[in-house]
Amino acid sequence: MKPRILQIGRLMPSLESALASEFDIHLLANEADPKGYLAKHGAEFVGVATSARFGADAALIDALPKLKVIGNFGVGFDTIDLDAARRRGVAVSNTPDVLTDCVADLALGLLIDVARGVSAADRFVRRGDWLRGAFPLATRFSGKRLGIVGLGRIGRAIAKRAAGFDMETRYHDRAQIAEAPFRFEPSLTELARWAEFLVVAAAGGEQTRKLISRDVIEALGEKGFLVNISRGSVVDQAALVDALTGKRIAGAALDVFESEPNVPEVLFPLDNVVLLPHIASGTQETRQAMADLTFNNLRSFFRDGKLLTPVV
Ligand code: 8YV
Repeated sequence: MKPRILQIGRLMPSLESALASEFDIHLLANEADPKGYLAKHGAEFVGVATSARFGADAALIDALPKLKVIGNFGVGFDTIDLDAARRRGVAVSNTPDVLTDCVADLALGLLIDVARGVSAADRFVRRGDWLRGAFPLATRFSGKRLGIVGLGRIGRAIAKRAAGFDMETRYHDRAQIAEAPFRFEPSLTELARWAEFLVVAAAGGEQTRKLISRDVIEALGEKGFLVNISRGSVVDQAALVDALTGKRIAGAALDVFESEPNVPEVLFPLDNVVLLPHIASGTQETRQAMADLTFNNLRSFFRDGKLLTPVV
């Protein structure tokens, strides 16, 4: 008999068909009354397939008494209640490494866009404004000071790319990373004060909630651009919006927000702000690699009892 797996929301078609070939899949999003469905059928499921977007909270985990494993499509697992999973001895996998390059590529794209005004200049041409005059001068990017918040896999990939732009890189993390060839800045506020570009690459979750606080944003100041490719929760969004509308920082480029897909509309008219719909890992190649890894984790768990990329 195929292991019965609860799929929380829609996933990539290729992942859905791979999962359906190996497992007995049920899509919870199809249920008009998911809670009622789980109360009746929760004990049928031994696995969950989910994504960073849909997660798996404690209520869901508790509603599945035979649950053994959660396969997460995404490197971030802030929407999965790891404590609840640990308490129940439920294994959890994510999709690290395969998305690092694409996320770091997009971070560099955002850094250059917000410095040089790429998106704004594109709008300028489309509006026909070029016929009436020149686009305003922007800010040089090469050779500037880059602060990285969170020097994990993605943070390091950003630093590697920044070296190609002759940037001076410093970082902040929970602690100094012995082998990192960049200067560690124990105070995030000091890093922001020093940096001309501050890029957020720290994992989401309770430990990093509003890490980029009002003070940090104010320390970044008028010369500073903020780029976020991690999670909206890491930034005090209200403080950021205040600083942008009050022109107290130079600009921001954001791929993630506090309450996606809602984006503060007061930012829409601002040309020094780049707004993206959470697409950092969104290439065909990377999303397929994430799909393969999600599937292979679940298959390996049920065939050999081992996850390939375990979180718990
Ligand atoms: C999303 C991401 O997972 O990997 C992550 O943590 O944020 C993205 O890659 C993807 O959009 C699916 O939710």
